[in-house]
Amino acid sequence: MNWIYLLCTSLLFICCGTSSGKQQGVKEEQPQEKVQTVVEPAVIVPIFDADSAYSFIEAQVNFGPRVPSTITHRRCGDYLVSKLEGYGAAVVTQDVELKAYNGDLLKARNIIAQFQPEKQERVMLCAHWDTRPWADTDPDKANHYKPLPGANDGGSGVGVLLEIARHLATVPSNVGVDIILFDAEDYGLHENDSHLWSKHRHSWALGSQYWSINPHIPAYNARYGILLDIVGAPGSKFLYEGYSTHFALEIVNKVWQWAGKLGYGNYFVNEEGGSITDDHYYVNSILGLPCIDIINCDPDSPNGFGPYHHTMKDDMQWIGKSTLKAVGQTVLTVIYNEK
Ligand code: AHN
Ligand code: ZN
Repeated sequence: MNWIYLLCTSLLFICCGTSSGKQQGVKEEQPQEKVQTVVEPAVIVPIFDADSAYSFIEAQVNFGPRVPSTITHRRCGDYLVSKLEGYGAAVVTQDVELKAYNGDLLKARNIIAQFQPEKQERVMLCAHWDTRPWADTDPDKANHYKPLPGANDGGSGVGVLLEIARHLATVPSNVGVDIILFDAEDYGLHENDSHLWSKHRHSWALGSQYWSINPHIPAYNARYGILLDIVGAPGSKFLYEGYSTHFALEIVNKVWQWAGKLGYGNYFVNEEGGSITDDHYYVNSILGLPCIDIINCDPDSPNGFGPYHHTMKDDMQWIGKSTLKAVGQTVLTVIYNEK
């Protein structure tokens, strides 16, 4: 429920009201030397509702695959814009044609939702909303050119961000927040073309590359960014991703420390992971905005992201509410603790 909030106990102190034991009606003989008491307001962090986030993922999956240029992609994009507008954000979209590495022209749309746009001090949260056109690591070769459901890869980050948006609508944070849903992240090099890796290093994350070169506001700035990618699988492990620690170590530490304090240390593990070319890489390297990636790593699976990754199995069965809660509550706590 909206009006129930989690009080962050670690920042809870000083309830004023009965200050310095003064009693009504008792005359003070001598004015005491004034002691400056710093009373900081308690930080109130909304409760992240994992059921709600889950239903936002389900809604996306129900549109069908969100492959750029398809009707199901367009419809889901309209849904996302209207949800964010419904939560009171000033939404702008970047509707652009982007060229994929294989020559496909993609009708792409970055969706930018600005909460409290008048505020100078801002935090940026992002996720990609498109889904991969090819299930190219599916165990069944017949699926290697079929679009996948994209519950975890595509749906999960957006679902968590929509749930955060729902709270931003009613509980304003001290800083302004921009939620950016990047398009065309997942149209990168097909597994069958993997020998062309160096030629097509930049075939992923086309929407974030576009935005980083052409931010919705010239010289856009924020304190930092947080990317959520593949954040729904039960038992996920979020390791320190290489570009995140390279470009934004302080933010990584801040987020992982909060996760630990909140009791989510089993998800946010204090361990180094690999470096992943994801949307945050371009936000860091092109725009120079420090941005971290919260992304599930599963070194035991064939492609390092989990057995379902880029397969037809990436459906709602791979979405776990406890994982959504860990990620969502951590990010909400980070945002609402910004002064
Ligand atoms: C690479 O596989 C190089 N980057 C992909 C990151 C990704 C794909 N995230 C979701 N799908
Ligand atoms: Zn993907």
